[in-house]
Amino acid sequence: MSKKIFSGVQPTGNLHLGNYLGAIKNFVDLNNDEQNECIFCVVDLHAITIKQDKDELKNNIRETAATFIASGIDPGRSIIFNQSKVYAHAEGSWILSCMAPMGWLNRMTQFKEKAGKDKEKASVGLYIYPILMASDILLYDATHVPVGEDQKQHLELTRDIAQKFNKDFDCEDFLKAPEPLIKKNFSRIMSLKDGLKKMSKSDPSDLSRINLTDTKDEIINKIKKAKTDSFPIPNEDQKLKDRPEAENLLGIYSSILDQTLNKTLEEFGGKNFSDLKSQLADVLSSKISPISDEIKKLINDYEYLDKILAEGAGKAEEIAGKKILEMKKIIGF
Ligand code: AQP
Repeated sequence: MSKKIFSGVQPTGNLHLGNYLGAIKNFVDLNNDEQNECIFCVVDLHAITIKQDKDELKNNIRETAATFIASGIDPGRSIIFNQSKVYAHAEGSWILSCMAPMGWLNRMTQFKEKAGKDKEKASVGLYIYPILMASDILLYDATHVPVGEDQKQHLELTRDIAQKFNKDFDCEDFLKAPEPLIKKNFSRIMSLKDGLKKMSKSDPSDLSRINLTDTKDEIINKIKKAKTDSFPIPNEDQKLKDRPEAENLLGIYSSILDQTLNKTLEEFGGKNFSDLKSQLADVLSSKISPISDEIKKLINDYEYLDKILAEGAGKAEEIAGKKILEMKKIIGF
């Protein structure tokens, strides 16, 4: 069955292994299936929910596009563009924010995590971030949205918003409720320094994550320093309970090789972490270094990247511009 795919990544720098295994690797598989229509967006409007440096933002937009292409997304087959180029995203977001009840947004755990203790100082944009995300997806009639597990709640909200809009305006099936595409296993990659914390771009410790631009030596060093525990690697997955760091490293190894955790446990059960770490560093270097080299090559080719983004924006505008006009008509504008 053909799928309409939409997903986005924020251009907030330090794209990491969690972004790759949780999202971008799936984008590539979906892009490679000729039946799919794929749109991959550099969600720069989302990025400014937290203060950004102007020049860094500009670089990060290009770097995120370069990462998509370096990872294997073909701009000839999939649309790649940055969100701020297509006005319908912001307009749709305003319309949907007038439909979505505050109570629904109050339940969003990501806002609570990102706003931290000082909720009063967080931007209103950060609070309504999931509505902009709903607008992004619904404007393209996306049927499937590949995301990491941390975005599952936002996807459910998108579905609820679509259904409420259709009901409020008596326009059955106008906004299409999308299905999340979340990997069944290891859909949340954790920090290398704390197995209970998500691997994240904004973690102040660079040792907590493998960046997609890391060199071989940096990868080897980070894996060597990754936190583990003092027990040997078990033979069965039940014995990984309460061992988050062990589970994470074994999960990363399984995920990058597309193999089951049981297969990995067969390989390493009874061994020490030094064995796993040395193999993991090798596998990661062989998979990530070619992407890293390609990003570094592409990132200096402003002309090429800007052309891809501009062409993508033109195609995205055609789809989203039409949908927003229909949406406004339905409302009464
Ligand atoms: N640790 C992760 N494991 C699996 N998937 C992840 N994703 C992010 N972190 C992990 C997925 O990557 C896609 C793009 O994410 P994003 O850049 O739009 O935003 P994010 O989730 O806020 O990323 P970070 O790294 O956690 O950034 P900061 O530190 O700024 O908060 C999404 O599909 C996400 O699920």
